[in-house]
Amino acid sequence: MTMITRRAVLAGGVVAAGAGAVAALTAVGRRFGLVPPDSGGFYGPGETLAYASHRLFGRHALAREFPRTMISAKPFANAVAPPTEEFKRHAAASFATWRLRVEGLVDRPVSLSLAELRAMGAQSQITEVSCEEGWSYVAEWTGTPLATVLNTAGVRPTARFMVYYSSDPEWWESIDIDEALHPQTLLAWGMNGAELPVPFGGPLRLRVPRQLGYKSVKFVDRLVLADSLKGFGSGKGQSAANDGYAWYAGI
Ligand SMILES: Nc1nc2c(c(=O)[nH]1)N[C@H]1C(S)=C(S)[C@@H](COP(=O)(O)O)O[C@H]1N2
Ligand SMILES: [Mo]
Repeated sequence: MTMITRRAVLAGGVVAAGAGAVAALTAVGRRFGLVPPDSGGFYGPGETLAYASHRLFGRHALAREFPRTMISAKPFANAVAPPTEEFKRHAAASFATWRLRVEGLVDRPVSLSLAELRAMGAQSQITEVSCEEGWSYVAEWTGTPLATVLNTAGVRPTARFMVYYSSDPEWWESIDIDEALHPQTLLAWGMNGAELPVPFGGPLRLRVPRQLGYKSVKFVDRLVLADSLKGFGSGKGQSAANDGYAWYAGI
């Protein structure tokens, strides 16, 4: 009896101390950009721990790159073209009318055609798309490093996040500035040596190879630099926040 009581008191103390420690760490972490937008709720402490430890110890870590022989013969596309009339018009014009807008906390908001993007520089990587549901495939992605585009627009020092939108109005996501400026984060317009096919996100897809597949949003047409994610949707940094997707999906 006494044992149980003592144990209960002890357990209560550990939980209280834990909560206090989490609150204190959260305050410090926020100052240093170590707290994700979904730090609240039941999974919040786990999300914060995963994000903070990756940012403290793996900020410059590289996603695994594969040899050409590992490219999947039959990559799986889990989405088709967005069902909007606007997208159909762009597709009918072979995407010559497509533009990527970059706005928010930048010195020079820009609007770029695919030709302009290609002219800014190309880079290729053979990386894996891993879905949270368990399947994955390896492909060669070619595109313009996101950092090149962001440097052209001039990211203001106050920007801490980049929110990105798809021409599919259902989908938007965000990453922190570290991920946005990471050398492997790519605005991909090519796949396996050809133009990026629409089912795989053509004409333009953001490849975020250090994170799970859902961060690699297809049909990307707008990037917004921001100092906080509070003003976007429910404030959790993504359209799928309420379907149980973690904002930080580092692998
Ligand atoms: N616009 C848009 N982007 C998207 C999705 C989507 O449904 N729509 N699905 C995401 C998810 S959950 C995964 S796992 C990958 C899948 O990429 P794939 O279709 O090339 O296999 O794309 C991501 N990007
Ligand atoms: Mo996914």
